[in-house]
Amino acid sequence: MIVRNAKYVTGAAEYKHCIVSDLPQIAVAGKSNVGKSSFINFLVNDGKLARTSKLPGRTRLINYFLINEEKEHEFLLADLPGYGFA
Ligand SMILES: Nc1nc2c(ncn2[C@@H]2O[C@H](COP(=O)(O)OP(=O)(O)O)[C@@H](O)[C@H]2O)c(=O)[nH]1
Ligand SMILES: [Mg+2]
Repeated sequence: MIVRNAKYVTGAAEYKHCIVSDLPQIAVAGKSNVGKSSFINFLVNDGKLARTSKLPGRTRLINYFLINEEKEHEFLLADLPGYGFA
């Protein structure tokens, strides 16, 4: 996967705020604090794009990141809230 650029788009607290788009969407799901946000930062080569935390249950929104905006292989990454704590 080549990541040419990546940017934060929005955070969705409710289903109706989720992004409806023709772009492919890849969601990262998993238990709270297992490294989902760190994994996204690794994928996009940006240590600070997705907020990471030592405390579990910090992400309460579905955070969307647009990868390769206006370039080939444009897609969305969704960082899902973890389960198991909050
Ligand atoms: N040892 C270790 N810690 C990690 C790794 N990935 C993430 N962490 C740490 O685990 C904590 C939770 O990471 P985070 O990405 O916020 O998890 P999320 O809740 O699944 O998004 C943070 O303190 C990270 O620095 C890893 O591969 N190894
Ligand atoms: Mg997270």
